Amino acid sequence: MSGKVQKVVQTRSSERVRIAVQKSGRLAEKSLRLLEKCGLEFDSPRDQLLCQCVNFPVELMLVRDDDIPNYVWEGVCELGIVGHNVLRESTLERHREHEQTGNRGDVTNEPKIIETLGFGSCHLALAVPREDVESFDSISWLQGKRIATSYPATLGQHLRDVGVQAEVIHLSGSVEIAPSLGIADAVCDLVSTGATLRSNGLREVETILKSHSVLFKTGAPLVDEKRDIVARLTRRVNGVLQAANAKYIMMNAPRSAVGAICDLMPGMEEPTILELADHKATSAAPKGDDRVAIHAVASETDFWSRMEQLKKIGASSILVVPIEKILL
Ligand code: PRT
Ligand code: ZN
Repeated sequence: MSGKVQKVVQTRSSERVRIAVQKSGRLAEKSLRLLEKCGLEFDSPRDQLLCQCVNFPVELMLVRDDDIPNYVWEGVCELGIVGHNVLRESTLERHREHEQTGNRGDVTNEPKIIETLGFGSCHLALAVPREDVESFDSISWLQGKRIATSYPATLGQHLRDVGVQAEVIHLSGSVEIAPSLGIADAVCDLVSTGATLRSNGLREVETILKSHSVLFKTGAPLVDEKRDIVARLTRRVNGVLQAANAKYIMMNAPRSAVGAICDLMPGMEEPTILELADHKATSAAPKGDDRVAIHAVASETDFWSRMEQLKKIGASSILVVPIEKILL
């Protein structure tokens, strides 16, 4: 633990929940934005290691993502946001070290994922030089070969699971150039678009982990006060995530079509049915057609084809409105 972090531990405010997020990098901005969408306002984020939330009992700790799982394991922070790849690597590494040496303390308080967040998606994949793709018929091609990676624990676990013995070469960065330097036969690295692998003459052959950013919490028991804060924040995060995939739908339709409309709309349950009071609103409808207004929350990102289907079964004046927050 660095001197700076040791000082943070000593000066820790006991009544606040501490959340570790990446200081700079791919997840930094989005992690902060998520917390802001939860209504949290911070004094001078980014300038320092710790910053206080001015309207909720939490404080932010801004650090390198690789360190975040350890801070949560060690009780420096109660919550953290990292890629699932980083959390899994740290967990596997910790268990392995514990099995091998018995040190690194207790592994019973393993951190737990609370929510999978909607950003930072990528996958950890095995890749081989383009010229070897044809001869790569199965994972056993890697038997006895050298594989460069920044994720030795995750790769090691995968190789054990599939019964392949290979030499794992741990590199902290620029993994993709290892084959061209002659220090590895294959790589295991994070992939998003695949452009980095391609530009280094590599081809993906197998995904070993799909990853998204996650909000996770300490596995150690918390005092009631902090447990309540974590529960409140979790509800807010959940509300923001649900709202991101949800829309508020309003339409007019024949009462007889309500069941069909519910079947058509994903996640649309228990809609509110309102009588159309204004005679003008119903004047266009054929006599005897009992039209109602239907209001509901539904989940889908692209509503165009659904709206066309709704029109076909008699809906009109369809409005789709974004939702900012949901508290169930
Ligand atoms: O400084 P710090 O240690 O905090 O950050 P870092 O440099 O270790 O991590 P950073 O910011 O690069 O990534 C943080 C997290 O973002 C990762 O742990 C993943 O969960 C997630 N993520 C999503 C990615 C990518 N996409 C990604 N494409 N992390 C890394 N990459 C790299 C990959 O390693 C490879 O070099 O991008 C390259 C591949 O990208 P494509 O698009 O060419 O396939
Ligand atoms: Zn990192």
